[in-house]
Amino acid sequence: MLRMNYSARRSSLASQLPPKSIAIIMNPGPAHKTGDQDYDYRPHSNMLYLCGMDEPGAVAVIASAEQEIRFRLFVLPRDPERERWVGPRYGCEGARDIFGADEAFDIAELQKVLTDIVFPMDNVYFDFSQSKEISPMLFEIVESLRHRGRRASEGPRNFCDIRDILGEMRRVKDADEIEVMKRAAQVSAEGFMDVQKMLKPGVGEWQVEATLKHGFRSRGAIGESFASICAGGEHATTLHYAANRDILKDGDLILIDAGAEVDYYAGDISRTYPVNGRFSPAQKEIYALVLKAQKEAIAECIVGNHLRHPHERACAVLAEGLEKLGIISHEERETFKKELRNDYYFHGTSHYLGIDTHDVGCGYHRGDDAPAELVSGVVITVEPGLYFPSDNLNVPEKYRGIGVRIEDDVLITNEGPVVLTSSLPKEIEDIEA
Ligand SMILES: [Mn+2]
Repeated sequence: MLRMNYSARRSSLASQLPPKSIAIIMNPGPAHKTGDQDYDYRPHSNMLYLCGMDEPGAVAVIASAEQEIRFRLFVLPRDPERERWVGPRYGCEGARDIFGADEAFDIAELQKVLTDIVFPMDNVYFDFSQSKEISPMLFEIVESLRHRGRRASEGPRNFCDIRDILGEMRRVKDADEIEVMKRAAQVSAEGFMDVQKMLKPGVGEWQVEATLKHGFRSRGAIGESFASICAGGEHATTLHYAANRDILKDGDLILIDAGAEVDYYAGDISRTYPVNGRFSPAQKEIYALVLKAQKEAIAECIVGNHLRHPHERACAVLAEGLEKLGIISHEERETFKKELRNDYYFHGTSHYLGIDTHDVGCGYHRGDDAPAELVSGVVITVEPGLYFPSDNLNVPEKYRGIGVRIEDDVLITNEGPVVLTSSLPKEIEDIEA
């Protein structure tokens, strides 16, 4: 199992909490699928980031910096009978020895022990997206504390959302994370290279999906970081087409958006290939335009810029190109540049990438409209596209049914953008070779 510098991350969190605060980090329980089967287990991203703890239901309690006991873990107890069936558990001993907990407890004691921990606190932080699991117990604890003493005034008064702090921490990757993300990008790229070798008319979209899955998993990935999109022909104009059940046709393009999850970090790549190996003239025009927009957007991925900058650049390039191709009028071009959305490009150009594919990190600083700047260590995607539905009669006929997206993963550094997925070709000559 991968080990990172979790204690440094916990210290950083502890120092950002006000005095007399604790943060509760929780792994979800297993999710039931059917019969006696569960879905593949995925630990919570905050838990992976702060502890690397991957066991279902585990709870971490991290205290603010002035407190003596900083890190407590609640875990499943050892159980030889159960472990014979489902494999070894860490137990309280593992929680201390492997994960470095100052104190470890049986998860069954959570409410009782947490009541004592919470008693002298002012603030309790947790991820509000998990409030269904956490808040009923917390409100019960806090209410019981109000009645514990005679003056009914004990216990914390504030529940705070930890996502503001952890979002900014996770947005900026440390050296350990950048190493893993380079591997996730490379494994993702190699999966796409496998696909390039098997693409031809008559191949099923599901076979492309299977090739990606095999390519990722056989290179050591956990699997896909999200459901692979293998969209032949007009399916490419559906943004999140993931049915992958049609046969690829001669003369069509296939838009593939997929990525490998390596040690719980996501790769995320899009490429658009001609099924028969050669772009038609109309396909080539659209592809070349999206590629130009993508390259110019990547050049905007520099320290001090903001997520909005690559998007604005991509939109400006696309708008100019669409006018040249006679797809939009001069007036429409001006609107496109102002509103940064139009009928043919209706999604953003970039998102943060990390433990989650659409990773956390505020686009704006809290409390004002000042954008969060791109700083060294931030990883984002750059993925402009153009989509022309076949039933849109405003589009010249030769372009109808074409959908193109090109996406790479970009690390921001003080020396400029580093494309982590650069080993995967995207030039027209390389794709047709
Ligand atoms: Mn993406």
